Amino acid sequence: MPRRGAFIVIEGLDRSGKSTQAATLLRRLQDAQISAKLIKFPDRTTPIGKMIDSYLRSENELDDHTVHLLFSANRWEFASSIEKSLQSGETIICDRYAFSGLAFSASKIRPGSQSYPLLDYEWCRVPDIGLPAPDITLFLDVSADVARKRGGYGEERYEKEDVQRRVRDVFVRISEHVQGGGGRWEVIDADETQEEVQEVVWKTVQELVAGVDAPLEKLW
Ligand code: T5A
Ligand code: NA
Repeated sequence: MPRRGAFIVIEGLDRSGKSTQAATLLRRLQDAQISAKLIKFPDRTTPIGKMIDSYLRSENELDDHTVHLLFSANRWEFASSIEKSLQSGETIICDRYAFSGLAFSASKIRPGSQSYPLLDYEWCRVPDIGLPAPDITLFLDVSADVARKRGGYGEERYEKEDVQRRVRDVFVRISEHVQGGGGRWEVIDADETQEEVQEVVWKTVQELVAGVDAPLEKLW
């Protein structure tokens, strides 16, 4: 039986360089004659994605539960096409996934409180149960100082330092339990130059891109 494609997720805080690394990785895979494609979440092109887009650009207000479910629904819109591509042997690089969904929502705090959660962590995790699980997640770990200096920072809703700090804490919590049902989790230092980060990314995915024997798992 032919091997299936690898499902590679790239995660990290805002401005950690996910899209940059994902695009470079795609080029390198294609240069190496490996069938691969790039997807990203949120996918802002669908009707659900358009609602998310205007929320992120602060053009509309949505209840926090509602927006959490929209982000998850946006992933479910693509779940069967992800599965089909992987089974056909195509490798998928995915720029953000359910881990961002959980981290950004579960890190929200109640208005007027310093640390009291607005949404329960388990409640946030549930809508993504059953999505295709990545074979590996590369978590690009950027420091607050470096992120702030990168282009475009601060334009969208969540790009504030206190928000990013809380999001990072939830990512750490996710990384601790994800090994159970979310595939491998690799932390990559993202403060370095684009080229240096790419070398680590490339080495880390090497063994996967020749194809995967193991069946596709489900989250998480
Ligand atoms: N979100 C997302 C949720 O709340 N729930 C969810 O379920 C999901 C999926 C939008 C927001 O949505 C939230 C999280 C986000 O707040 P998005 O559309 O992925 O998510 O966000 P973007 O704005 O597209 O991307 P990011 O801010 O996350 O940036 P990237 O992709 O990490 O960074 P990138 O590659 O675009 O680089 C940023 C800048 O830095 C430079 C680049 O040239 C660029 O200018 N750069 C570097 N500079 C120096 N050294 C390096 N190593 C560099 N790497 C990149
Ligand atoms: Na991005």
